[in-house]
Amino acid sequence: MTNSLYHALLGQRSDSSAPLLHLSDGTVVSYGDMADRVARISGMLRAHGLRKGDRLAMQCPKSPEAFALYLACLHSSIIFLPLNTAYTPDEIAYFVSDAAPKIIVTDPKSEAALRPVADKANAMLLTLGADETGSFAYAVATATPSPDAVACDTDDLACFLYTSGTTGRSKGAMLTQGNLLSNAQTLTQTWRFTSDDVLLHALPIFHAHGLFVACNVTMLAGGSMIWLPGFAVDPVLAALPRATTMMGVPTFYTRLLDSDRFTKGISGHMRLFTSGSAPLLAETHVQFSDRTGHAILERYGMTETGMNTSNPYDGERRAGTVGFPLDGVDLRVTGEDGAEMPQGETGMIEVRGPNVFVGYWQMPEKTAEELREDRFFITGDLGRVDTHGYVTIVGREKDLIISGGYNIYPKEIEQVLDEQPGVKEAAVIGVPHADFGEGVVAILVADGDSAPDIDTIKADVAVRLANFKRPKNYFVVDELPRNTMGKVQKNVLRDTYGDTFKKSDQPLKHAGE
Ligand code: MCA
Ligand code: AMP
Repeated sequence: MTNSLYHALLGQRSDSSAPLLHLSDGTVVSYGDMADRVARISGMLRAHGLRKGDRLAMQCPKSPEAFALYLACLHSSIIFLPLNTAYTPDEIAYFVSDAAPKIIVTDPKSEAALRPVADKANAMLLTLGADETGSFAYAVATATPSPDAVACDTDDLACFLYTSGTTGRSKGAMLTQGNLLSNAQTLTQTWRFTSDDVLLHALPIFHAHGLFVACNVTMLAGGSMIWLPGFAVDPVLAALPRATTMMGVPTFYTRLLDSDRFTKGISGHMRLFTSGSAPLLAETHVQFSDRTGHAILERYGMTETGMNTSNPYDGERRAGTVGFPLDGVDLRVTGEDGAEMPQGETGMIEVRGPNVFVGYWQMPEKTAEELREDRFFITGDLGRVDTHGYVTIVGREKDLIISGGYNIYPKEIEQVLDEQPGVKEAAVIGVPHADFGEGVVAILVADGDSAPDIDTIKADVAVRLANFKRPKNYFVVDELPRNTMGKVQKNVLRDTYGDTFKKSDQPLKHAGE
């Protein structure tokens, strides 16, 4: 028994002075500094009674200490539950009631709002701000460090990541130490990461992309990261000359291309740009390569599986495709009856491998619906494989909107809108949006003669749903289009409202410009 993932990322480093994080103020956090932080945080967590298998939830701004908390959970074999900083207290209350964490670490700004949530769940509430101050820092400073990792197996749970669904409640995807480690090992090799790499890290650390793909891969190779608090064009352009690699969602790349300061000169030296979490338009791929000489390497993954496919490091990175299944990942395309489709035909993408999660927390029925007995996971994505083996995602069977790399399930928003005064029913769709790929639009049917009051609805939605989920436009109609079975025809709505954001006379706001 070893402490598998922690050991691979941090525990086995021989050169503790090697840089891990380059911060915006010029400070460098070395691997050794991070190991010290981890030992102190682990000491605090263990002193507060957290033991192997307990859960800890974190909704904090990105900081080195927030990252150290993730590593400390791995070190102490505590299950880490990162939460999007945009989630409202209403949303957090559900995750906390479901996962029952013993400790919740939050931004000091959210302390008052989350206090009742923590009290109800009998959880301890600690605060950690972007500047690393708060009661968490005090508790860590006064604890005795615990440098020894808690032994664990590759089958032990490492993290819960909550994903919404087309129906009902969010599900906690249970990822093991082995899921995360195997995927990081494969990606490190596939993308040729080494200790010379300096990754420009502008992603959030509460999702698989920014935490597992970006951080685990860089650390496994012994490389370092330029640690930005989030994505904005100016700081990214300023940092690029010092970086060798960057990972992003398509919005990062379209925003960079919108700037005439993003040139071959500033990016030519880079070794690798990768994209994922949402489809990268072929036109963005082409524009990027015309501007910089780099073919963005697009890959495909999901919360439940980590990364499944990748365009090749060597060889053609084909625009509009997500490349080949990664080493150790089996990928098949199936029809409605679950049988494998003939080569080249479109169907459901299913994947199997050491990266695939073990199930949803306390939801055996949901797990059984999506994870087959032969361990293939039914992704909900529709795709095909061409004769050369490249996988193309052609659509989604799941009713899902992906906006700026965040997943939004229309059902969740429709449930909130259906409850609004004056609303008989609501349909929520995603339509093309130049900045976010897809933007959320709500179509409401009035419950009487008078139109629903949109401002009142927006105010309630703001309390209940994270900002990225909130509809950016509302329309009121007499009735929704339905098929003969009575099902709302979302494709008809998407046709009708497809150019909502093109018509907008509001210029799109770009952070950092
Ligand atoms: C912010 N806003 C958004 C989004 N982000 N609206 C729709 N979709 C979004 N993604 C809205 C806010 O509600 C706000 O609206 C306004 O934009 C400004 O907010 P701000 O936070 O300042 O925006 P930003 O900093 O410019 O953020 C945009 C972003 C960010 C940089 C694209 O969304 C981002 O970092 N996305 C990355 C997501 C990610 O890491 N996904 C990985 C999932 P208002 O002003 O009206 O309030 S993991 C995954 O999918 C799998 C495993 C995979 O394959 O990787
Ligand atoms: P999440 O559950 O947040 O991890 O989102 C996973 C989903 O994002 C996948 O099931 C796909 O629908 C989508 N996705 C991720 N990467 C890509 C990509 N490169 N191209 C198209 N869709 C993607």
